[in-house]
Amino acid sequence: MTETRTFQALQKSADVVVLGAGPAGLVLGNLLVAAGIDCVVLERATRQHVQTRARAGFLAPNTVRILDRHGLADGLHRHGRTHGTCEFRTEEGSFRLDYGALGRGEQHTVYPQQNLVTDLLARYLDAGGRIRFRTEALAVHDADSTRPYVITGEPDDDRPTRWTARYVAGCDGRHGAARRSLPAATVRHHHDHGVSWLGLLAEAPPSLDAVGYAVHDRGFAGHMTRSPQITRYYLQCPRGTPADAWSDERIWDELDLRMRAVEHGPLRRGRITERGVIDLACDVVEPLRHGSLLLAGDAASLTAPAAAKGANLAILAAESLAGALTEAFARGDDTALDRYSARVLAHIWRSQEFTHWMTGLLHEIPGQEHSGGSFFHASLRRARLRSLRTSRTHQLWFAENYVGV
Ligand code: RFL
Repeated sequence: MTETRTFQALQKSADVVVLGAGPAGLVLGNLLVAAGIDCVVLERATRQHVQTRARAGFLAPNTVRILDRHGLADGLHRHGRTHGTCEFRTEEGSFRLDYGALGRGEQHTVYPQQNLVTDLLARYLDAGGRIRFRTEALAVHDADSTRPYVITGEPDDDRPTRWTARYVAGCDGRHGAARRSLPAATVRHHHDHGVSWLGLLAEAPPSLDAVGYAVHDRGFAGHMTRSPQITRYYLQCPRGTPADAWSDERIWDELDLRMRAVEHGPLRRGRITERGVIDLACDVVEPLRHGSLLLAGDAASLTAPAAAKGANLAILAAESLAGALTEAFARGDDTALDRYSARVLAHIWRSQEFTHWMTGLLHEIPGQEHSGGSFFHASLRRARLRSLRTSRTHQLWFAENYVGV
């Protein structure tokens, strides 16, 4: 006998339902609560998970200014460290770019994303913000109306919940419910760089006092400080490589080789605590507003991590969206929300352009191996690196784009 059980959905509401408790959702939640707007954040994962998920670390000066403006930067000022140098290692030697001393003299602040998320969450809860963990948004409905709703699975109840809102903010990343709920005709620009990285976190002090970019015939290798005890490394690997394919020893040997340890000194080794494969791809959804559904962060645009733009764009979009929503509630019209998409897309495309340039600088472009393409592209890359090493104008351009969003 088959049993059919129909459940009545639980009914809940908020003026703004925010999907996702990453940097975008939590900055937005904080700003909405500060503006006195009723909102709730719905997060699929547990609090423990979002507070320990290691990802970004390099915050742009504009991001720090945004967080400062809203009193959300205490932790990063207390524990973050400023950083303004990168070092390129190539077959022609190495050169350093003190980008923090060029142009406007702006630097990154290194502060692990999980620490920022922990700070943002604490502030949000202190201010009385509502959040539901272990609550997965399944879909956004009626986004073309003024009463959109989100259906969620409830952690401790068989029945789904229907969250009705005036607006839904999709800050639930690339694979979230907001993207899945977009109208079929939505434009999604997608580009696959064709390159993959093994992303590693090592329990090892940094090996150089700079971001390290190694351009090598065997593939790219990168070194990024996270804290005095933790370093992030990237190692280009063939597409389809499983994350556990290489032993720790093979990884360190390969990093030594590509970072040219013989010439520049060995890397400080340690236990590899996290590894994952990242296929370098990017995409942009246009527009970012679909009626009452608005996208921000990775849900709006995914950038390859080559130029560390993702978290910075997420925070920029969240501030812009908070301002537009505040104005919409205050004036009772959507004019500010109409402008949100174009304003944020301009920043997204500029970051995409620089990330694309940076990805081309650091890698062999796959698919160019036939008909001499590989040699041609390798030579272009060398010329580009030489120009970056010697041309002040090129360095100024790099500095402005590298720290900017
Ligand atoms: P997040 O951080 O992915 O948060 C989305 C949240 O939504 C939840 N979620 C759902 N919740 C409810 N219902 C659903 N259906 C849901 N689906 C998902 C998820 O659990 C999650 O909590 O997106 P947000 O807020 O847009 O922030 C984007 C940034 O996290 C991302 O762009 C950066 O981490 C990218 N990135 C970097 N960005 C930088 O600016 N600087 C860096 O140095 C930098 N390094 C990196 C990075 C990304 C990396 N990965 C992930 C490839 C290094 C790495 C390795």
